[in-house]
Amino acid sequence: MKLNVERIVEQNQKWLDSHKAAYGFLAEKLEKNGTDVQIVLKKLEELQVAIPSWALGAGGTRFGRFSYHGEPASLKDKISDVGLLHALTQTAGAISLHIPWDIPEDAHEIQEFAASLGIGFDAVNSNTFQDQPKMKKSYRFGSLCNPDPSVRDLAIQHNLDVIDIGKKLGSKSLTTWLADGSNFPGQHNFQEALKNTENSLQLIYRSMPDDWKLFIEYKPYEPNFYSTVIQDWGTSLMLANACGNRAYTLVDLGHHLPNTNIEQIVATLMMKGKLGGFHFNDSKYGDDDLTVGSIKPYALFLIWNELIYGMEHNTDNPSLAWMIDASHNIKDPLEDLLQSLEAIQIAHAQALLVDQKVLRETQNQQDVVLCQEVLQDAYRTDVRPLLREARLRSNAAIEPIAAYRAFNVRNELVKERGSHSVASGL
Ligand code: PSV
Ligand code: MN
Repeated sequence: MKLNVERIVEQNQKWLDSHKAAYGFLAEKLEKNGTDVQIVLKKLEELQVAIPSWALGAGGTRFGRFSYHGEPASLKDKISDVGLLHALTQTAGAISLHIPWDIPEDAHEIQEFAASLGIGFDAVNSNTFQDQPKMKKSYRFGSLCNPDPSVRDLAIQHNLDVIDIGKKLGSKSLTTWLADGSNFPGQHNFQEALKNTENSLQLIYRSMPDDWKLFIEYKPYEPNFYSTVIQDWGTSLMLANACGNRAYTLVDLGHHLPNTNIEQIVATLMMKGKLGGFHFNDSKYGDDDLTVGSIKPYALFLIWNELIYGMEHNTDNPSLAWMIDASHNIKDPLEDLLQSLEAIQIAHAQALLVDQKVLRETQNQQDVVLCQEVLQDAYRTDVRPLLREARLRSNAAIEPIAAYRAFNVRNELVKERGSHSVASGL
């Protein structure tokens, strides 16, 4: 299914009057307070967040997965789902592939198909956390960290294969996430595991094309784990430094212990020019992969506040690779992704409203009360009229979820794909 612009523009008529009234009121108020609304709108229009190929079907827990009807059963279907999200929001202009879950049979054809929907290819993701059929050795005891050099070679070669696939599609970065670690004390020699990982990542890094970046994810634990090799941002940063200038840390919001001050991690990495990628999701307990902004919207806003500050002041830091990394266990995955895209843009817009000049002054005056007022004044602004205006200007839907339902998208997908199609790779 493809949504063409004319249908979206026509749907927008329904909301146009009420939107114009709300937007006019907010824009006038913001301009009076010194905000350049046109700049905010431009930044909202420019932000593009990649959708991972694994998020388009229903996710699952350790105990099971409940398929959603009309799931995309091929890479092409997945790309066309991202095309729907992009047509409705003009904010989801890229897909991030997980290999081997989504190997394109004909890279050229896939690239052309994606381009016809305005979709590009963001970071490619390697997978050394699962054994593949007919593999000669196993990742059971780790991949890039494995004490057995032949297993490490296999994992390194897999990453090189992923780079080759990415090159054919126009990707410019590789993301590594390792489920390497130990399940019990004494199982690993920590130093050896880290050293092996560093050496393996260096080999991968050196094989990347000169215009590619390497993103290294970290994560403190997996269920049934005692230790993970790349447990935190410091370890990731250390490994990125050991690789070279084009290696960066990737922050995934769910990969922190409860109450970690993620905004401070963002600030630290950006100060060092080493924040490369960002995976959005939300969580209550751990890596819950919930809809962005569904649990801690204020924390998301504070993180965006640091991102905005960093993008303006830390020019050494590259432009970031944004991606949603959530799982959709009970909601329609596409509706859930629309909610995540909305939450990302809400926090982004709120952070753009922070009066940075006044904040610096109040910080210098050590006026703690006013510092909080400045932040919360922005956070408590209902910025949704700005998002709607940005979408209207780029021919996206004023109300993406309402439009998705009005167009009966899920039923159309079920008609096309059948109720029992299962997302490939899951
Ligand atoms: C791991 O939890 C992760 O965040 C990594 O980004 C993976 O690539 C992705 O989820 C899918 O398993
Ligand atoms: Mn992730």
